[in-house]
Amino acid sequence: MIWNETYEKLSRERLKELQSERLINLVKNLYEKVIFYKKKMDKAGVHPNDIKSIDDISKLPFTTKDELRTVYPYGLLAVDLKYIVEIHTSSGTTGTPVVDAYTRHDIEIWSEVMARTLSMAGTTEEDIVQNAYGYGLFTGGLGVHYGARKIGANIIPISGGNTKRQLQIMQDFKSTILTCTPSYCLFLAEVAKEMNIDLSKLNLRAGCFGAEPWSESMRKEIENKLHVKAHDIYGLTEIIGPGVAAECEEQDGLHVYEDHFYPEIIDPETDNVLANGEKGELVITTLTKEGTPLLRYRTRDITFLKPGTCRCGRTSVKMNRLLGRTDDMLIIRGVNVFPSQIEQVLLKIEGTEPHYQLIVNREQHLDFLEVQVEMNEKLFSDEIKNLETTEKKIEGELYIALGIHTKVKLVEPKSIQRSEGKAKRIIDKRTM
Ligand code: DLL
Repeated sequence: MIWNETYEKLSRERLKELQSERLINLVKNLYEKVIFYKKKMDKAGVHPNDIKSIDDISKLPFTTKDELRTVYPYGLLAVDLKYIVEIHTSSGTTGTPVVDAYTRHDIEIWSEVMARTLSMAGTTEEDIVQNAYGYGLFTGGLGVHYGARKIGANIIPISGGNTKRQLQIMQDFKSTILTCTPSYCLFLAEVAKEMNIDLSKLNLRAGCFGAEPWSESMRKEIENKLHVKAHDIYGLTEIIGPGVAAECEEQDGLHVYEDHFYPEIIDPETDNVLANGEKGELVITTLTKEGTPLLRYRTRDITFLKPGTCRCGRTSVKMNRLLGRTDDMLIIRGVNVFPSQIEQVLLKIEGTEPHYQLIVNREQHLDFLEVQVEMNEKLFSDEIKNLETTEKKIEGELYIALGIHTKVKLVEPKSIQRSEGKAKRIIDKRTM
């Protein structure tokens, strides 16, 4: 199902013209309206007149997440605040949140790219979309909502969690399309089994899964257990939310909506642009966004690009499913967690040493984080009861800081391996 034949099957020549026109306008606009970008361009010695086609994009400076934080909350607005109709932010658990502020037109684009995404999974106005992505500042819930609305499908805006109810609703309303994170999807299957619900008897036919890393084997498991075709969908708050790229029925890479988002792959160490097929950091320029457009945004996500017309007929370049991230961010049950945040909490707790290790595991398809932290000798010689109290206390503090439940285990002094170079903080035992 192709939602927008004109744009999704555009010839490469026409696409390049369109991207060039859009980039020229974008750069002019940013130079005039956003001080942050004027300064950056001046510093890089590039003027809007230097940008004559999309090929000139490499003259422009990159934008990083840390820079976005310096202009929180409204420093990136390219329009007057009165034209903003909606705001989303990242969870903010890793520091100052990053903001995406949408104009009416931006919401239109978001609806369009999400209609394309859901159509790739075969969604039509006949479908019943059970949307189990969280609604709120997170972009998953409303992004899917707008796309499904544009298609004219019947949306069940159930949001995340409440698993038994999800399964009840799925049966009662005969949902045909499921949208949620891949790990949650498998958890649904697990609970269905406990409830003796035969998933093969349900009406589910396809799903759009993303927002966290997952693998081919996890896809197979989802497809077998839920009897659906599982599509990988990608996006990030800074760019628009979900709706940057998605998999068609071929399930062989994610089509990037290049008429709106221009992708490049760079070597994260040297910043050099890499050729198609080479692995590196994905960099995206928003070609049509009005509210908070971004130039050459470094996503920190690692992938590679695969050009060529797909068997589905779409002409857009595809990106491989994500291979990892350039930083050490963990995604636990959809929540972004940095070891440094945990460290900050641990360092405040009396009786512990700044030696810790994070063990990530997957049980029943849900991610679990165990935080092992060394206690000092004094605490070590204390009664068991006190150790348990301290563990609970740290778990409580971590929950406040991260928004997720963790298991804290106090370990003997000096039992965590020391390193002469960088400490190995993370042991990720999830097999995907
Ligand atoms: O997760 C947007 C989204 C919502 C995408 C629903 C797909 C479905 P953020 O919370 O800003 O936005 O997190 C963005 O999540 O940079 C990736 O590291 C990771 N991520 C997103 N999609 C995928 C995916 C949303 N399909 C960060 N595979 C991104 C692997 C993904 N990782």
